Amino acid sequence: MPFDVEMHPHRRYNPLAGEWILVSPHRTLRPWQGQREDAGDKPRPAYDPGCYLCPGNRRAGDAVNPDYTGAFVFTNDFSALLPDTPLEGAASGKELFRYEPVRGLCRVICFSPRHDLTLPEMEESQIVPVIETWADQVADLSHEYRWVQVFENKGGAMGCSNPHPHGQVWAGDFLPRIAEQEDACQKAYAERRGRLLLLDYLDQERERRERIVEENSHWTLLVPYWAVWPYEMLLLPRRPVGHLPELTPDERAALASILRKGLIRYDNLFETSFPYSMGWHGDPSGEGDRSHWQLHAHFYPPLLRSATIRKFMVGYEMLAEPQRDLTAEQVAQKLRELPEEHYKEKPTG
Ligand code: H2U
Ligand code: ZN
Repeated sequence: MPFDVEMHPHRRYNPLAGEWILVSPHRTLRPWQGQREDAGDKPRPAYDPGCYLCPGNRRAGDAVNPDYTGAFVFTNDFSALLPDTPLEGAASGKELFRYEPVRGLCRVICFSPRHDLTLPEMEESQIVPVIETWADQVADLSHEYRWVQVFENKGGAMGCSNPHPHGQVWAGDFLPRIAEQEDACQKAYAERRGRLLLLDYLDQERERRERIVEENSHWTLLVPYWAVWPYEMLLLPRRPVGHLPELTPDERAALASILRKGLIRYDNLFETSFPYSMGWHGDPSGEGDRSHWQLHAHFYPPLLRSATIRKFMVGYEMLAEPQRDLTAEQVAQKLRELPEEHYKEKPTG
C-alpha cells in the first residue's frame, strides 16, 4: 500500500513558526464517539454582584469599575509586566545565567457589561466595539512597546478565573519567543520569494478548499495544515495587513461577522461554551522593514472529544514534539458541517 496522509504517520511542517508536528491519523480510524456530557455550563445572571468585572463593582485594591456600557479597559491590578522596572544596575548575567530586565504593562478588556454573554452570543454590532478596542490598544501601546499581545483566555479549562466576557493586552519592550520565530520565518520567506508567506499559504488553501471553515469578502478562517491543537484555527485578512489598526471599517465589520460565526461553530461542536486561548499576531513595532508581516489570529482550544475530554500536551509532546491524531482536514470538515445557529437558540420542546 502506498503512503496516504489520511492513514499513515507523518510529520507536518509549520512554516510560520519553523516547527514540526507529528500526525498519527491511523489512531482515529476507530469510530467517532462524540459523547455530549454536561460541562457544568450554568446559566449566569446578566449582572453578578460578586464579579470584579461587572459595572459598578469593586476590584482588588480600591478600584471601582465605572458603569460602562460597551467595552471597558483597565490596568491589570496584578500585571505581569511593569512600566517602571529599574534598568540601572542590571547586567546581562553570566553565560549560563543570562537575564534581561523588561518593561511593559498589562490591561484587562471587558467585552461587554453583560456578565452572561460570550463573544459568540453577542450581536455583530456589539462585537465591533471589541475590535475597535483591540485596534486602539495596539495603536496606543505600539508607540512605546515592541510587542503588543492582544488575547482572550476563555473557560475554566484554560485557567480563566472569571466567565465575564473579557480579554487582555500585554505590551512589552521585547520580542517574545513565538513572535521572534514568526518574524524570522515570515522575513526569510519574503526575502526568498518576494511575497508574503501567509498570503501565499492562503491562496493555496483557497484553491484546495480542504481546510477552510468560514469565509467572507475580507477574511478566511481555516484549520491550518500544521495545526497542533485538535480544533485549532487560523484567521487571516485576505489583503496584506500589518496590524489591527490598519483594518478599514468594512474589514472590521466583516471581522465581527466571521468571528461570531466561527465561535458559534466552536460552541456547537460539543454544545458547550467552548474554551480556548485566542490572540492576534501583528507586526512588531520599532525600526526596520516590517512589510513581511501578515496580521493573523490563532485559536487554540484544548478540547478533544467532548465538553470535558481535553487534549493534554504531555509525555512525547513535552519531551519531543507535539502530536495529534485527527488530521486538520477531518477537523475542518467537522466544523464546516456544524449548524450555523448557536445551539442555545435552538427551539426547545
Ligand atoms: P483571566 O482571563 O486569566 O481570568 O484574567 C483576569 C485578569 O483580571 C487576571 O489577569 C485580573 C487578573 O490579574 N484581575 C484584576 O486586574 N483585578 C481584580 O480585581 C481581579 C483580577
Ligand atoms: Zn461580571
